This record gives sequence, C-alpha cells and structure tokens, in this order.
Amino acid sequence: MGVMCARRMTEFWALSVLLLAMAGWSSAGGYGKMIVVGGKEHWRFGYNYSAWAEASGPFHAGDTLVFIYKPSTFNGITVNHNVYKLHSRKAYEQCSFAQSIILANTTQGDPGFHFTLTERNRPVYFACGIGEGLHCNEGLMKFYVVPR
Ligand SMILES: *[C@@H]1O[C@H](CO)[C@@H](O)[C@H](O)[C@H]1NC(C)=O
Ligand SMILES: *[C@@H]1O[C@H](CO)[C@@H](O)[C@H](O)[C@H]1NC(C)=O
Ligand SMILES: [Cu+2]
Repeated sequence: MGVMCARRMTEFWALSVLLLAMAGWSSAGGYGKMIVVGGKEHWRFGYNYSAWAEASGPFHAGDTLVFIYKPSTFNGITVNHNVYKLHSRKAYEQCSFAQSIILANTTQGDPGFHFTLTERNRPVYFACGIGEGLHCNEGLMKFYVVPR
C-alpha cells in the first residue's frame, strides 16, 4: 500500500461522507426526510389520509411533508385543493376551520408545497379547506402528525 493509494482512500472516504450529507439534506428544512403526503395518491379527494399517516410514521422534526395537487376537472366541474393547519384536536375532529391557518392555496400544490415539521411532540393538524368541510369530512383529506 503506497502513499498514492492511501491518499486515494482518504479522498474516497471524504467523497462518501459528502454524498451521504447531501442525501440527508433537504432544501427546505435541513436534515430530514422528504415525505410525499399520500404517496403516489398525492393530495386528493377520497384517499384516507389519517390511515396513510398512521401507516407512514413515525415523523420527525426536520422532516418535510410535500403536498402535491393541482386543479382537475370532473364532469365538467373544476376540483381544487389547498392545505390548512387546523387550530386544535377538536377542530380536527369536527373539520372546523375557525382560527385555522392557510398554508397553501389552490395553486401551490404544483409542483409541490413543502412543509417542514419543526416542533417535537406537538401534534400538527392538516386538512383541505375546500367545500366548507366537504373535502375534510367526506373527502377524508385530513391527518395529523406528532413529530418525534
Ligand atoms: C380512515 O382510516 C382511519 C384510520 O385507520 C379509520 O379509523 C377510518 O375508519 C377510515 N375511514 C374510512 C372512511 O374508511
Ligand atoms: C397562491 O399563492 C401564491 C404564492 O403566494 C401566489 O403567487 C398566487 O397568486 C396565489 N394564488 C391564488 C389563486 O390565490
Ligand atoms: Cu381538497
């Protein structure tokens, strides 16, 4: 094992560390995973997002949720989505949007709205606000996460 070879090994090691660091880095929120909400179903009416969230956890502070959606046409009617952060557990259960915060409007889901989880152990309640609770209730477009 010559001097050149040892130097190559060092270079290789340094490059590997760099690549691993880059893989763990998300542009929005530093270290953490990028998680597409709903997986390949994206953010749409009628997919059970609370079931998805239960199956997709645990979520961690630093993870970034990606909401992907765009207006679609169904029987000549345009269907939009958005993303709200609901105020409380009760608001979540009732699909009540009073005191909620809009995170992303109907156009921000294309190519994807990014939300990075920050606070640990505090639940974050998400829902679609279209149709005065219709998408949240009948459309099952609500879920919560408790970042670890
Ligand atoms: C959605 O999933 C949740 C959690 O698994 C479940 O409790 C609920 O019954 C499901 N809703 C529907 C309409 O299937
Ligand atoms: C949605 O939000 C974006 C970014 O803030 C803004 O540029 C756009 O005009 C908004 N669109 C609607 C339909 O409100
Ligand atoms: Cu919706």
